[in-house]
Amino acid sequence: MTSSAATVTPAVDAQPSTELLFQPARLGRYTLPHRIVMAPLTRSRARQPGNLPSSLNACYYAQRASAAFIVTEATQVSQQGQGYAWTPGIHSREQIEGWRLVTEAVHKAGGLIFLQLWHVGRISHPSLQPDGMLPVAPSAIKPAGQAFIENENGQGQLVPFVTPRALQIEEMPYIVQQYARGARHALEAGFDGVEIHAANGYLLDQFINSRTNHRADGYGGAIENRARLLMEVVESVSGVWGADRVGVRLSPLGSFNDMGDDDPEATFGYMAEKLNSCSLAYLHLVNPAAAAIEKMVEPDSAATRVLELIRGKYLGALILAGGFDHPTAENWLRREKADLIAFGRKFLANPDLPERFRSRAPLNADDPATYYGGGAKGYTDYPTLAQQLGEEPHPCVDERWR
Ligand code: 8OZ
Repeated sequence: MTSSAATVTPAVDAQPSTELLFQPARLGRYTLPHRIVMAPLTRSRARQPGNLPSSLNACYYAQRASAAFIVTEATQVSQQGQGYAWTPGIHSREQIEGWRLVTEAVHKAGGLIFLQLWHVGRISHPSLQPDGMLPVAPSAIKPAGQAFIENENGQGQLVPFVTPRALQIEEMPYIVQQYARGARHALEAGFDGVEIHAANGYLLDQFINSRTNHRADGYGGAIENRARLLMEVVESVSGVWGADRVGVRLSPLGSFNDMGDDDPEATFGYMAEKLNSCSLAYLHLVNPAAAAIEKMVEPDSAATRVLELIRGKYLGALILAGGFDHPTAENWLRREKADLIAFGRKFLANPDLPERFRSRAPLNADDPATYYGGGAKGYTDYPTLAQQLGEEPHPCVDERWR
């Protein structure tokens, strides 16, 4: 028999897999066909001006619709919430329309997609802020490192962070309202749910961790107070969506964006307990053991302890992200350390990741040079297995929306 695109299309295993990764899972209101989640990934490809999702972004997400569900890239809930050039927002009418292209394309391809709601807090720069104002934070503490902004020539540039302005207590309801508005807009844009980004050193995480929160009011000091803003955001966003379509992402022991906590077990144990009472769709953790998993060594005791603590206190669906490959993901599910596993860089480079895992096919390597900014290159041009075996790529960018 001669080979043709039709005959070499890889078989999507006729046999049901016995692997836990391929067992269905409950996620709030949804039943997912397997446990391979697409992790949120900042790609800095929103259309300018206006930080608008476009059909290029719709193409990228639709290509990855075979994920158990997709969590979008972090998406600012307000201009004040933006901290990097070219990230998309969910605060303008045009952004809602742009996201509608994405949700329609993903649904047409049979996928589920949650929007990640984001406010960066101090991880910003006046050039990204309304009227060139200072970024806001729980306390006026400058992060070490640099912000990624657009310079006068329209190019990306790293510039030192500035000292943020501490939010006044009178402003706190307006911060919560920014998330609630983002949640309403996400519903209008046709998403299936939302994830509240409370990880990686952004605003909500800055409140949670003791080293970035030196407040003496009801939002600082004791962990009950440091957790307050997230809990208010969870409540208001759940009021829009129903808690069973809301997830929360945390990064216990995280140091990215100059973060730290003086007693992470007390802090994140409390967060797990508190969130457990919210009937959320899921809790999503940036795995503190990611580096160890990647190096194939045993995680250190601090990471192991905080993960066990959270797993013991949070009884709903738990997603872990960071450092996993197919065998380590399966192993962690077998050891009941998580219910679902999220993949970032592997999904970025392999639009058909679940099928590749199922058929034990080799994976495309990801290209770090094209992670952020640019266009289709390194974004929508990673081939599927079928394409590697001869199938023509299907162009999916609607030129009207470029
Ligand atoms: C990498 C580059 C820019 C932003 C995160 C939203 O860490 C991000 C991010 C990651 O959650």
